[in-house]
Amino acid sequence: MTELMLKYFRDKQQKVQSEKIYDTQCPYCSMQCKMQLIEQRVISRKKHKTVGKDNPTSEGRLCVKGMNAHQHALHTDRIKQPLRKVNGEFKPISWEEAYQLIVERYQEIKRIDGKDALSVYGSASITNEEAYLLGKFARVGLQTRHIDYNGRLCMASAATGANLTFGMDRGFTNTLGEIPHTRCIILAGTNIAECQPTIMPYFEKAKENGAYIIAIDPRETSTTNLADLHLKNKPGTDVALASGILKILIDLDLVDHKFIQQRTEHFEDVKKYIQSVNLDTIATDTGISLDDLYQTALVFGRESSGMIFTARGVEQQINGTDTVRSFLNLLLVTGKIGKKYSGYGAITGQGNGQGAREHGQKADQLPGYRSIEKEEDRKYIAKVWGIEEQTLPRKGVSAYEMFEKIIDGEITSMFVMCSNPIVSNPNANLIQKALKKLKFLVVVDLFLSETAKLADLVLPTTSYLEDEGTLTNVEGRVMLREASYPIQGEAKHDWEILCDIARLLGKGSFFNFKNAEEIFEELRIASKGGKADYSGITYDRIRKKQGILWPCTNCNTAGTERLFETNFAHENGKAKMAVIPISDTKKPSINNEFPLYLTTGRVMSHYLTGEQTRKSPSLAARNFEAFLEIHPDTAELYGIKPDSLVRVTSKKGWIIVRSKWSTSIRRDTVFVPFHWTEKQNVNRLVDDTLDPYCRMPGFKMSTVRISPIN
Ligand SMILES: Nc1nc2c(c(=O)[nH]1)N[C@H]1C(S)=C(S)[C@@H](COP(=O)(O)OP(=O)(O)OC[C@H]3O[C@@H](n4cnc5c(=O)[nH]c(N)nc54)[C@H](O)[C@@H]3O)O[C@H]1N2
Ligand SMILES: Nc1nc2c(c(=O)[nH]1)N[C@H]1C(S)=C(S)[C@@H](COP(=O)(O)OP(=O)(O)OC[C@H]3O[C@@H](n4cnc5c(=O)[nH]c(N)nc54)[C@H](O)[C@@H]3O)O[C@H]1N2
Ligand code: SF4
Ligand SMILES: [Mo]
Repeated sequence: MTELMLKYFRDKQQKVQSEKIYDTQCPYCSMQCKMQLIEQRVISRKKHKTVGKDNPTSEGRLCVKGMNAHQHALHTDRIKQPLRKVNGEFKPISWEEAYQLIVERYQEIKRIDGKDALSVYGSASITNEEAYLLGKFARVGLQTRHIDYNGRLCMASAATGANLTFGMDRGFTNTLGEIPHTRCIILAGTNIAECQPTIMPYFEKAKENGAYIIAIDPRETSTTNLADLHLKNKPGTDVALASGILKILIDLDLVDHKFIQQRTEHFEDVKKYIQSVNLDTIATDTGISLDDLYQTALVFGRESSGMIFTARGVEQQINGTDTVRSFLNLLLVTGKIGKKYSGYGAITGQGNGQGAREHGQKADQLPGYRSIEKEEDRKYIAKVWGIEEQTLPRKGVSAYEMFEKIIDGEITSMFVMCSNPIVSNPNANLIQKALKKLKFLVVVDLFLSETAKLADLVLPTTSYLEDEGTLTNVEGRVMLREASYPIQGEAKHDWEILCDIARLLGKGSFFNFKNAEEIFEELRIASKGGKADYSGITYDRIRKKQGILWPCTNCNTAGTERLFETNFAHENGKAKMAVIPISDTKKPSINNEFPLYLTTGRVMSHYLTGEQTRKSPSLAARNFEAFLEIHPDTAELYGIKPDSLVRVTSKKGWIIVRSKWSTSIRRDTVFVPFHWTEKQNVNRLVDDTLDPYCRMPGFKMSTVRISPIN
């Protein structure tokens, strides 16, 4: 450094009059990287920067989103007062007026349309305490059966698949620390390099240590670039692909007979079915050569250890549950689960993608991963909550189906907390129509999102910098997000808002909480004895141990690092293999009218519906509009020039986006990210067929036509 530069930095430092450091966790993905916001006062201006902080999962790393997260949290667009819509315009009102309005409208709707006309739409980006409380708010506060959340669009098929096969759903069966030591890794429909960037060193180390990595994705991505073998399959053909690998494993006897016999069920049925499948047909249908199918099976079957990771590429399909189960079959026949360096990972998405699916904001679920339809589960939770079991509603319907019920007139009011469904649900045109039809829509958000703009009442909430609570990360590690940044304007914590409304509805005694820790103390009891047992976890213990992996059944155990070492979670202790017929799902195929597959997903610099990342100048500058990734040969066929506007049409609607030529995508497939709204909202194109088991939409495969806009 030159003298001049040193002087510059010394002068600059001297101008810093004060510095404050706030501990927090990134508000975005499931890595939940620990970080610190550094706030410096320089003369009369505040300057901010975010730096990583060491912890067992992210080891101090941050990606570009985390580094810039404070830009949206401190943005002037944050809502700072409740807003009521009057004659089409939002007017600030006091909290008293807002609550008064809610109570009046809810009482009226209950009287006229019935309790189940009220609905609640939650999120996996809120804390465990808030997810737990939202479920209780719906069932005890409003007494409605209609609650579901955005996780339904995210990991529902991985959860259902794991529950059916293993009897339990914790995304990762092993810790991240085991990845560097495994010998073979299958990455099925996951783009970790862009979606969980700080996880990458675990995989890079595995590669350095000699692991063979196979990626399955119709596109080349920064993740597939890491792989030794990239299976660039046709979208939606993953069941066929996994079945082909399974057939080779069984035909060549690369299976673990002892494991199959002692630890699993239904192998003979699977074997019988797999004899009927034809590898040549699979190669044609998937677009993957026989050589590559063999190479995958041979390496995975022969190596001493192996892991399979799935994410939304294979899960967000109308046969997502079956797809996940067909990959789990591969682990079971080779005995690569429940052992050191072998296991499964469903890579969760949102910050609390894991925890928020365990404590009762899902339509059919009660805390601790209990079932709302099982008598003993109902009795247990009714007792914890101090209510009569008969007053506990039964199960409701899934996220998208709630919007169908609005169209049918059965649901007339919705309370949305931390989600932007008009951008994130399939068939966005129907969502818009449904939200407009509601008699009363309340949205709790940081910003006036596209969904909030349609609300009758918008309530301002606190961000990750201000709101303390626990979140369960990608490993199943329960982490405590400290938060002490001053609250902006009149915003209130999500949990506080729920307690306030419940109190005014006459249910105050059930919502008597002064802070997040008190809610967690009740959650511990509610989860005790359930599959997701948090009863041995306390704020103090999390602080001391930097997070605890569930299940943790008492305060003397360290939590559970590796699952299924001796038993699976089904009653008889065995895992259930499944016969997954390749031809079972009737998927759309390309034809003259819609000649291209459309798949949707993410880019590194934006997050979900973009509501937060589009507010951040550093992130928005990297990608400021949606795009259509298209192979140059395909583009030329349809007269689409590079960087030109294209109209994309499906049977559900149309959008206009800019073309981006790329040889990394298949010629029969185009890709559009879903972080943008209105005419760039790709969900206007996505069909509303749902997976029969878990009600997941098929975000990863639609059929479309394209035309240039001249
Ligand atoms: N930057 C960024 N990071 C995020 C998010 C974000 O919005 N932005 N969101 C977070 C959330 S909530 C989630 S759920 C995760 C999602 O994380 P991922 O699931 O990894 O992300 P996606 O981009 O949705 O899809 C992954 C890959 O699946 C591929 N794919 C598409 N169709 C198919 C198919 O039919 N078969 C196969 N095998 N692959 C297919 C896509 O090409 C894509 O590369 O990311 C989390 N992290
Ligand atoms: N086409 C297509 N669609 C998809 C997907 C896809 O791959 N393709 N992926 C799906 C997936 S995996 C997911 S997870 C969903 C996500 O879908 P959404 O839940 O709709 O996405 P977000 O953008 O996270 O919406 C969160 C909203 O809550 C606000 N917010 C942020 N923090 C807080 C908070 O602490 N409290 C409250 N009350 N509000 C807050 C934000 O400003 C934002 O408006 O989208 C799904 N939709
Ligand atoms: S987006 Fe994910 S990987 Fe990036 S800093 Fe945040 S939590 Fe970490
Ligand atoms: Mo997600």
